[in-house]
Amino acid sequence: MKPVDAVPYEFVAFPEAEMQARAQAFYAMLKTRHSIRDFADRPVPLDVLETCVKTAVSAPSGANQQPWHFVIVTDASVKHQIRLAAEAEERAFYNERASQAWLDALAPLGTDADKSFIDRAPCLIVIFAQSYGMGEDGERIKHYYAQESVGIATGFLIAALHHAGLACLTHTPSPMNFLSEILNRPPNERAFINLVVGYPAEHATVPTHALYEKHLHDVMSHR
Ligand code: IYR
Repeated sequence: MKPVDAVPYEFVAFPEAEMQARAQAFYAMLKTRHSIRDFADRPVPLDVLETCVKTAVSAPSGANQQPWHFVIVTDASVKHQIRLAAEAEERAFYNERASQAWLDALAPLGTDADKSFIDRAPCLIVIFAQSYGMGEDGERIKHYYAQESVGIATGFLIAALHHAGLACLTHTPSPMNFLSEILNRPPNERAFINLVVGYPAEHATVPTHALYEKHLHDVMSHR
């Protein structure tokens, strides 16, 4: 390593005896998370959302370029515009664009082009990835691993929301250009995920298919 400007790392270590209990507690906390599509129309505390976004933007990113932007949408008319535009794309997806294999893969989830949950849920967090940034003189600065970085930040956000007591759905209509237009985002950004956030409705369910988990020995190996 070459010498660079640096500060001591204030790392918080735990006795080995505590580590497994901590790992287990975090696992138990996140294991109860599920995507839902039935939201209550109850508002969510904005300060909680903002703190969860702070967790997201603490994620690692390529060359620490932080190639992301998070739009918190709570305005009912903006959500409604997004719902209508999303449903137009989803109708094209379900009726024309999706292959039969893709539709078959989705069948156990029961999804369709109805995205009324966008109206009902109190909040969307629309996450944008920036393929490049803007320098002081308006020049483009390429961002490295923007997709991976925003994916990691989104994982942090989903975990933070769940830990705070909020449910969410990763909604990815395709294409998502309409989100840039409705939310007035610049050309260096593309919508990455529309995260629908709120509380589950009382009758909210989780498809049995979502409970299926591959065996650890099939998805993990040691060498
Ligand atoms: N975007 C569509 C289809 C869809 C695709 C996948 I991959 C999913 O995991 C779920 C849905 C929709 O939201 O209905």
